[in-house]
Amino acid sequence: MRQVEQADWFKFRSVDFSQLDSLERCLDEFARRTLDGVLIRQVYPAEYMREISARIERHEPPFPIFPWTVPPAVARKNKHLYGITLVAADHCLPEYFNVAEGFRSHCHELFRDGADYEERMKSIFSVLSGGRPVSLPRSPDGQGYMPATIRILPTGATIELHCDNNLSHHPSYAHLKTVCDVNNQLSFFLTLNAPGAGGELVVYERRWSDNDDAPSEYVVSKDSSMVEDREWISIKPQPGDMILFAGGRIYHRVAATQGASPRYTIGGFLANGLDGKSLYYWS
Ligand SMILES: O=C(O)CCC(=O)C(=O)O
Repeated sequence: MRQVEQADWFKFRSVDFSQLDSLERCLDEFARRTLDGVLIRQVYPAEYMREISARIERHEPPFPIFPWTVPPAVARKNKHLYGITLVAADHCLPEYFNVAEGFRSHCHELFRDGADYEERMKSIFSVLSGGRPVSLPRSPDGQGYMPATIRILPTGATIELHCDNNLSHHPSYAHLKTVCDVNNQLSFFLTLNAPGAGGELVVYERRWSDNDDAPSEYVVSKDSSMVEDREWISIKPQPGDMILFAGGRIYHRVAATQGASPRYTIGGFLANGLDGKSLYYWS
């Protein structure tokens, strides 16, 4: 395994939140493909992340738990989400938008005594884009998309190999495709709790190609044979650190969580508006 600094195929920068200005306009570099990932350390203090994680553990506020086809106690034993992703909503977009509205107010409540999560993400994206307006996409009838999902990986849970450009094949992306450039989307997440071992983000040298997907086929995860002979590196952001990377075009996965402490992250995706001016974030 290589350290992130040693991989010339993964162009990476790491800065403290206090030096955020040094990343001004770095989204242009992502667009030119001269940058693949940035780690912004201590976007929130680690101590505050412990408090947020304790609230998540207590399920306070009571976010909807996905999957909801099984009882919550069963869902909680495996990988689960607070909130729902656009692809998981499948053909039930009214439900997605309902959940989104509730999620936003629960999320304000979760961060009630610190910097508001959405506001902090928007202010970071604004700097990274050189001051472009940052918005949540809205459905044709004005409903807001999910701003993020909270991902919970108990012991042994993983996020399997995928590349997020594949998401846009899903029918539920039909409207979003008319708003922003989903084929160059970036992924971001803030680490709330890191497990003692495991839970690293693993990124592969292999880049996405349209030919990797059966015509317009969305799949939850890709076969690991696609990357078995490829170089890879792993990155483990600590609580309070936020990572933004070119997850749309770089194959990646999350390694199995080990030990009693679960992995909690909150995040989503970011893309340029087709109007050439705005930036949009969603999950
Ligand atoms: O660790 C996470 O929260 C998700 C990482 C990931 O697979 C993604 O952002 O696409």
